[in-house]
Amino acid sequence: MKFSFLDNSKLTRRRVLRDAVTLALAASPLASIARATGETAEEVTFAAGPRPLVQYPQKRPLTLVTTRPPHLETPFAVFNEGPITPNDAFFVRYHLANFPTSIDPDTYRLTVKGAVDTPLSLSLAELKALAQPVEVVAVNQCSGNSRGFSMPRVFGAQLGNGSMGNARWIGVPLKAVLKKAGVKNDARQVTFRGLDKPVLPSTPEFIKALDISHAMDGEPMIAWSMNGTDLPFLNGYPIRLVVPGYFGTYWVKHLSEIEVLDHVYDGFFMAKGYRVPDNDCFCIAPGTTPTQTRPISKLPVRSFITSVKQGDVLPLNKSVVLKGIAFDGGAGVNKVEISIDGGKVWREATLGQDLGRFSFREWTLAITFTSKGATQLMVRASNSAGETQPLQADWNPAGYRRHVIETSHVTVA
Ligand SMILES: Nc1nc2c(c(=O)[nH]1)N[C@H]1C(S)=C(S)[C@@H](COP(=O)(O)O)O[C@H]1N2
Ligand SMILES: [Mo]
Repeated sequence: MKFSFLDNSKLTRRRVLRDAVTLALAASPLASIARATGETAEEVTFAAGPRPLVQYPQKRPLTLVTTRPPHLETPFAVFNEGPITPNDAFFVRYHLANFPTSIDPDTYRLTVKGAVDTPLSLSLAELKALAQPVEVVAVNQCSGNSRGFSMPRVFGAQLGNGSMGNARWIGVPLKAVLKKAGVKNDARQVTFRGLDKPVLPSTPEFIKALDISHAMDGEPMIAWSMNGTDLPFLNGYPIRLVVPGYFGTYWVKHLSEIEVLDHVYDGFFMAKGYRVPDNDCFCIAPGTTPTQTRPISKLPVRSFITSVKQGDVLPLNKSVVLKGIAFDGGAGVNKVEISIDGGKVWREATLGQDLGRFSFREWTLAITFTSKGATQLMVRASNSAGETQPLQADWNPAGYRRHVIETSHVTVA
């Protein structure tokens, strides 16, 4: 395998200054690339308590989940600013502490091997010239987004609602790369790995797999551009897999190796991790164990009110424009409804610009509150496949794919 992984400690100061794509400052230990900010913690309402904001390279202060490996969430207020999540606010999630901090684009290679006629070792220039670039606006959402709200609580990082983001991605279809290599007839799955590595040999490598039919259907792409510029380092520079409509776990960053398999991949992050109960709701009764599981796949339909925070005080007898976002796994959101009385009456919101079926869709609704006191605002989206959100949260042991109707507790005064 040929890629340029430069150990931080071996870099000269000049090399670091010259190289625009070096993450850390010279010879700084990994843990110190995060700088605590003096700003106050983002308010969160779940049991895990408030979390500090931290500043990483190329990022504005983000909400800290874990430092090693880095897991940073987008502060929720960002989602009220527009349907595209800015690169410097986009969440960051790694599984392995040994992730690259410097990558040389000139020597970077993407290898394609396994059940193919011609194994490839592509430079970035060769990859970019391989096919007509394609563009998609798509949501990247972590499987565990909002896990911290699971009741009863579940193991794992206690995420708020900030492990999601929506961006415009440009790249080449994965299909074009596989076609260039020539996929053999007995191909069953394709695996993807990036440059990050486990610190301990006993830790499984982060490798994900897609069925060959999905890999060849034209939707997954290998992207080098995010919102019109290079991918931020922590979001997978220089290339990542983008799997529109699928949870972020498949969106392998610093993509370095693709392997076509004649069997179903059985590595940890497919066979053990990122699995959901294999039934219609992907859920089980709390405290029980699923009899059968399957790999997590598409995003369920979800919606949020972004213009109102928990505990806000809203004015009486005055028009207030409620605003938010909705999205799903690609069927396309076609209705968003709001209730201001805890779910008794629902009114339809106006949908904003359609940026494509994999994108956040903004919505707005002007409301005039006519009675004083505490109330609950709720938002419910539906998609063109007839799917909507449950009133009671579905539970599963990992707290994956939460998509319950969200409730904001506010007071009218
Ligand atoms: N190389 C690599 N790619 C990865 C991961 C990782 O740990 N290593 N984590 C995945 C998971 S679980 C998520 S949710 C997304 C997060 O993407 P982001 O960090 O760009 O927000 O990256 C995916 N791709
Ligand atoms: Mo994730």
